Amino acid sequence: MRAGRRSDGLPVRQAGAPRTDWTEAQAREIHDLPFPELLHRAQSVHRLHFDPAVVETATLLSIKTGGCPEDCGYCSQSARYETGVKAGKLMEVESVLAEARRAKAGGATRFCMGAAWRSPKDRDLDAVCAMIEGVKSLGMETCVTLGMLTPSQAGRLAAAGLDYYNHNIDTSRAFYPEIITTRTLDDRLETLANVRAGGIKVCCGGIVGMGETTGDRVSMLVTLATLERHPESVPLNMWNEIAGTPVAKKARAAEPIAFVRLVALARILMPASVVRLSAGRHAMSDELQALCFLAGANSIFTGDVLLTTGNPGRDKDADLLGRLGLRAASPAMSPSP
Ligand code: SAM
Ligand code: DTB
Ligand code: SF4
Repeated sequence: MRAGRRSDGLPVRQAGAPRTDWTEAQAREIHDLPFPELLHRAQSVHRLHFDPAVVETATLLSIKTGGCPEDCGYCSQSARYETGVKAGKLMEVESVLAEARRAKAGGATRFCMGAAWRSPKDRDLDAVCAMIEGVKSLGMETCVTLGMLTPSQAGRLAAAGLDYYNHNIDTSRAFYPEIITTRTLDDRLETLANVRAGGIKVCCGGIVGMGETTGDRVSMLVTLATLERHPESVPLNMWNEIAGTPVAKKARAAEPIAFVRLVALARILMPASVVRLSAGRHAMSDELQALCFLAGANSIFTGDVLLTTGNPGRDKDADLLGRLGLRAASPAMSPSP
């Protein structure tokens, strides 16, 4: 079945909510299909929910960089590792809004603000809420990623009009303690539940290529696909090597075809979610990105930097999307709650 598609890229919903009872065995079976069969299935599912020629564009800004007390073994912003990232203070609201205006002028429809915190202090939230209100008033969607949240903090962000909260599970339950010891996967899931209860849409994904097995990668996606409600937005980050971090000492980036398989699996398991090609695009060839779009990825971060690392610039992305005949989405591409 190919449902009628809308020219603005809005999803076309199938009747009924997507499945949330996937098992790891079922997911692994799909993951291991012959590549043409896997891509065919991913593309068929993609077309039921989205216009496959439309890609959402979001721009990131690090509003508070470095000095983070957590020990995430991949991260440039942990205070525990010598990565060359200098710790800064929370940015002023006006400077953030100036960056949001630049992102909007560059075509981004969503503005994502990230802070290197374990969790925000209540007084920090005053400024973050003012940023959210300011960005919303520009007509952009808002997303923030601030670490762990209490229910009342989620409520404050929701009241400020926040659209999305990004909080990644990052890897499988089994591999999690190899990468992060200062919090657990269950801590992450608790924040996600608080975000949901506050009525904010969830952006949650992970990293591929930190030394995890294929089974860990599949398991990470099954954790997301068996949440009571799928995240509306699923960022897949290709591990970005940061010198000085523990992960950089032992991991090797994911093999490209393995990454595409994971994109396709995310698309099939969470058919109505936006799947974002996140970190690591600057190290991906045009051909690899094209395969990811064919496998169901339909969102990218645009702009020269992510939080602390590089990203292909807007011109390069516009050129690639142009050659692929893909176009940027108009606002509000993902399903509303
Ligand atoms: N402190 C908040 C938190 O941890 O949720 C927000 C910022 S944190 C940098 C957001 C996400 O960026 C991480 O969960 C991780 O998935 C991703 N990330 C960070 N460093 C990365 C790297 N070197 N390679 C790939 N992804 C990375
Ligand atoms: C996500 O999954 N990826 C983005 C966003 N959510 C916050 C962050 C990527 C960070 C890459 C490393 C850096 O630039 O520091
Ligand atoms: Fe801190 Fe987030 Fe980096 Fe972990 S991923 S060290 S919580 S900024």
